[in-house]
Amino acid sequence: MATKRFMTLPRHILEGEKLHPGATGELSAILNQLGLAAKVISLEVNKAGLVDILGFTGETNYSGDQVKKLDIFAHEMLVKAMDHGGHFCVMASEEEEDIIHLPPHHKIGKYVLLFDPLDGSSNIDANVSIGTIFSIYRRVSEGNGPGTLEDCLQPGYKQVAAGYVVYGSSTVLVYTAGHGVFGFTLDPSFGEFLLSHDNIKIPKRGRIYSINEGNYNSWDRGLKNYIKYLQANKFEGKPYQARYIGSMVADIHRTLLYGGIFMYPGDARNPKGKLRLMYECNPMAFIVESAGGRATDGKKRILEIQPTALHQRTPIFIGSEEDVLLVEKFMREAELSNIEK
Ligand code: P6P
Repeated sequence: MATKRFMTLPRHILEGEKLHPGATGELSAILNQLGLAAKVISLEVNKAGLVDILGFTGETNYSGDQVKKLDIFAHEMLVKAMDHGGHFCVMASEEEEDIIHLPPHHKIGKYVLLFDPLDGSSNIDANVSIGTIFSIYRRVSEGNGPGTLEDCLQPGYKQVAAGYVVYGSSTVLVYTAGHGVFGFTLDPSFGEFLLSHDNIKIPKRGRIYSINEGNYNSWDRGLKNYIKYLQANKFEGKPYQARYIGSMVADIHRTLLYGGIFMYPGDARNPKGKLRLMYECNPMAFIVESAGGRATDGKKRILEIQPTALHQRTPIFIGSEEDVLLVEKFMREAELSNIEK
């Protein structure tokens, strides 16, 4: 690998390609194009307070979330940036109910792109970090024609690459192609993503737990027992810390770098929780596992869930391996004691 100084995203991807003879260079082109889209979205996000693209469009998307103008901008930007490179046979966006076919005269490729264009958008007006999440699969449907829903409903372990962009105090793009996790920080002075987090490894255990405690009363008993255990104990001689930003990309980015656990459980009201399997949980699970962490629905690896619907939700417990294993233990023991009663 060349010297790390001024290791730009395109150079890093190219270097990574040399390490994997099978690489066709197509994945590199896709990741570079996603980096370009991220720069444009970052510009809009960072000036959102100055121009009239804050606030709601007055519409709601199919899942009932109120839609912010930046959501739409990010969605349209990603579709425009990715639909003409000849890399994809089909796309799907968290902002669109159905799969997205390429324009008729465009070359059809062998990859599939799923993305959440602007996750955490309820935080936009408060200038809280938000993010873009993407997930790339190979097509599985026969032929060279337009891709199908089957191409989009693959289990997460079939991802060939995944990543996110967090638009915060700086804009950071984190991606994995299954051989390590790498973070790049955008230098706005010359518009390049520079390698800033080389080969990220999540700590085996951490001191931070991240969950919306406003839902405490609807949690399972095992989860309540786990949280009480954390609050009554220490990690490396210091009390546990609760941190919850309410923007998954930001909460996961912190968990990846500092260790600990992020949880969005199911509960009595919403057994499948809130977060989407295909657009949020699978890409984040691929990244965190590639960094040495763990991601489950409380029992099963997120990446092994066989999807049945494009926008299905799943509970998620993700982060440092020992922390996720411990919450699973608390929930399993509570379940067993319920059965024994
Ligand atoms: P709650 C943002 O709206 C989001 O989709 C994720 O980014 C975030 O983790 C979650 O919802 C927050 O949900 O119910 O805690 O506000």
